[in-house]
Amino acid sequence: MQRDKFFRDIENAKHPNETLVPTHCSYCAMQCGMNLRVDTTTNKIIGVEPRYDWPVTLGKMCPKGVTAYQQVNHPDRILKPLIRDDASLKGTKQGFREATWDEAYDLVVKKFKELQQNYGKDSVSVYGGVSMTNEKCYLTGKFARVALQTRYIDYNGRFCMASAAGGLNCSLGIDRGSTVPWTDVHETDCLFLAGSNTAECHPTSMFRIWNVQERGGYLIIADPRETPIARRADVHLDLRPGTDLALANGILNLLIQNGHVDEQFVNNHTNGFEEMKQVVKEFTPEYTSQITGVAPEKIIRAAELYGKAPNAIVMFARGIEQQIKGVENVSAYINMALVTGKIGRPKSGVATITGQGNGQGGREHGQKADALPGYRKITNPQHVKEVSAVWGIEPEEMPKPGVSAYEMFELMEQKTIRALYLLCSNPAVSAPNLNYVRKQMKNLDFMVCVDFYLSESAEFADVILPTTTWAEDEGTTTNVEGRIIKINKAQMPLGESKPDWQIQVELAERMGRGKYFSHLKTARDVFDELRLASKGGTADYYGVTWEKIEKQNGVFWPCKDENDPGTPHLFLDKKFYHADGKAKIMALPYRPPAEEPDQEYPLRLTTGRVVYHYLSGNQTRRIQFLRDMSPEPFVEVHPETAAKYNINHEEKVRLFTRRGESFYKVKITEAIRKDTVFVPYHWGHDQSINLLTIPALDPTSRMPEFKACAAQIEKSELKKVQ
Ligand SMILES: Nc1nc2c(c(=O)[nH]1)N[C@H]1C(S)=C(S)[C@@H](COP(=O)(O)OP(=O)(O)OC[C@H]3O[C@@H](n4cnc5c(=O)[nH]c(N)nc54)[C@H](O)[C@@H]3O)O[C@H]1N2
Ligand SMILES: Nc1nc2c(c(=O)[nH]1)N[C@H]1C(S)=C(S)[C@@H](COP(=O)(O)OP(=O)(O)OC[C@H]3O[C@@H](n4cnc5c(=O)[nH]c(N)nc54)[C@H](O)[C@@H]3O)O[C@H]1N2
Ligand code: SF4
Ligand SMILES: [Mo]
Repeated sequence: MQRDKFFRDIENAKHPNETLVPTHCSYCAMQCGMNLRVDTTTNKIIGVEPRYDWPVTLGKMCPKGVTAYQQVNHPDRILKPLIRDDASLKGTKQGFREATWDEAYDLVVKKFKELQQNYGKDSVSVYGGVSMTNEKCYLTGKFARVALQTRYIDYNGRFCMASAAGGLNCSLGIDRGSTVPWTDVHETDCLFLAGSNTAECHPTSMFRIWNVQERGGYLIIADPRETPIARRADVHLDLRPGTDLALANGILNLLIQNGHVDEQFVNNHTNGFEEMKQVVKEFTPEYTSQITGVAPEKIIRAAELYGKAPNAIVMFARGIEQQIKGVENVSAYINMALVTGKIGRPKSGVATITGQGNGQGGREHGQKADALPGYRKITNPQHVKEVSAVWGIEPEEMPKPGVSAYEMFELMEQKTIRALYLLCSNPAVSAPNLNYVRKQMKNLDFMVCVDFYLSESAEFADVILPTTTWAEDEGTTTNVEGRIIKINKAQMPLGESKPDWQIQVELAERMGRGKYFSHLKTARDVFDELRLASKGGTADYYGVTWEKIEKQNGVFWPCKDENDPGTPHLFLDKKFYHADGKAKIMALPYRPPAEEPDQEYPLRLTTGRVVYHYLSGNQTRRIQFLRDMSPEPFVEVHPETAAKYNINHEEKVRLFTRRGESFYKVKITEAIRKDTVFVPYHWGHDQSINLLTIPALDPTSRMPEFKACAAQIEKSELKKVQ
């Protein structure tokens, strides 16, 4: 795959009053290479060009990426700190006045100190997100534990990557999303993709995926919907939402029966094969079909194609992970690679297709309730000792583990948590069971929101602190492959906005904790501390420098010292990261979703994304082109189901569950199962599908079951959705 000469010529034809700043997209974990175009007369970002020399995406970008630059100088940017001066307007955009940073900081520090004196350190909580660089994610963990001294910190990756992390750790002993670099993807012989709407969610992977078929390889998709990628698949396993564990067990049973087990690999490099074999043997194609709704022939064909392929990659995403058995689903699909030995060599392996821009790095350096930098555990005294030494605190001062993102709202209800420092997330749209979550945010004694736009969550805040967009600061992110890359600064911060890390340093100083933070004067200072704090951990960044990133087009972790080039392929030595060096084949009996359809709620509701919007939509709903392309949410309904309910295309219907209701335009499509409806979740207020979703959590990852609950539809009077 070479760059086209035509494109190279365009790239060289840059305007005289412009400089190009090489960087990466602000949105998903593909982190596509782009050049931001900066006008040298105004020093403002004016546009974007693809980076054909970026080896992962080779100049490809999606509709969000080509318009991402429009966020930076957007009229909706918050340019000064805002303080709420009318408490009765909490929960709306009104009732704020502009303030100076000093005034805002003073108020935040006064309130945090007051609450902590009266109710203990843990009454203040932090809720983060992974659209931030590694530097910011790392410092957010330190800010919570050292500046605020609270145990309650968690982040939006709990809704995103937690189950993948759980499954990968459990099976392989390490959570690096992909065991192979993306440059292997198009060279494999069979791609098995479960619960990934790749064409809409990671569009710039598609040229590699189509290339597998163009080279004569096969594409197998497990998804209840006929997504764009499923339409061209060799096998589309159109399963009922929430039944992946049965599907994976059915395929494993066939792989064993048909002689596709790599016995040498299983004997030398894994544990648990026999136990798994016992569990999957009842999963005949017929029995698997009964549970999943997938025709037995399709299951047989999928097992045959995967089993026979010389090289294969199993990939999965939120479709299988956002379930109460998300961790088990991940391990069940990894089992396919382990029994066939298709892992630990180039062009074969497993990958979770990480979601957010820094969904990988942001989960490695201590933003999670129980995690410390370098993927250390806060429950492990040795790990606590190592990180305390870098932070300059006594190990006894390290707070205990906290609770997961959704559980923080439960502690708000109990008044255990009374204040929230929210940054880089919009849970008033993205959390499940929103009627409950919004009530808890409203009832907080004090809430700070750090954002560059006034989000639906910021409407509940007492203080809003304006931060910079990704293009006004520098730092690193870790992409879908586990490759650490560099984000460059293309413009000075707009208005009075400041990068998150700087806000935290300044707040720490005012909290009287400056001695642990004041040495951090640049993002690079933070990165250098992160390197030390991760040294010797599983996610070891010690050997990564910004220069090495530049020179090598990114560095794959683990990277232990200056001479280590990093690790693009994991397990080439067949050593897994469990104590005995072996991978674990997990024996996983099937269990159904938390809420099965019944007479009252006979449909299955599943939720997800469209190509034009990103997550809670707080960024993409402000971009005119994206809004024009996708102005409002909709509910996908099969034609036969629509006929049964007597509802028409584009008619507005009432969709409801035991937790809430909303009104959506119907999109009649054969691309969805008859027993299932789908709604994208990128909209706020009464358009949010999360008013309806269930807060049932996976027992280990504490991830909510966004992908399956019971629902009902009815015709409604035309109600104008705001
Ligand atoms: N356009 C766009 N791209 C994005 C994002 C975005 O918001 N918009 N977000 C980014 C982020 S943070 C993430 S996490 C990723 C998400 O990327 P994906 O996981 O690919 O996206 P989703 O739409 O959440 O879900 C994927 C598919 O899972 C299917 N599914 C639903 N239930 C089940 C089930 O029970 N089993 C199986 N096998 N499949 C099921 C859905 O039909 C859907 O097609 O995308 C990233 N990229
Ligand atoms: N029903 C349903 N719900 C879901 C999902 C689903 O599939 N279905 N998916 C879940 C998933 S996978 C995810 S990842 C979550 C995401 O959910 P959220 O975390 O709520 O999503 P975002 O829209 O990314 O919110 C980020 C906010 O931070 C701001 N922001 C962006 N960059 C920065 C920064 O550098 N610093 C600061 N301080 N702010 C910044 C943005 O303007 C935005 O308001 O949603 C989850 N919710
Ligand atoms: S695929 Fe992801 S990273 Fe690439 S341009 Fe689109 S949103 Fe940005
Ligand atoms: Mo995500």
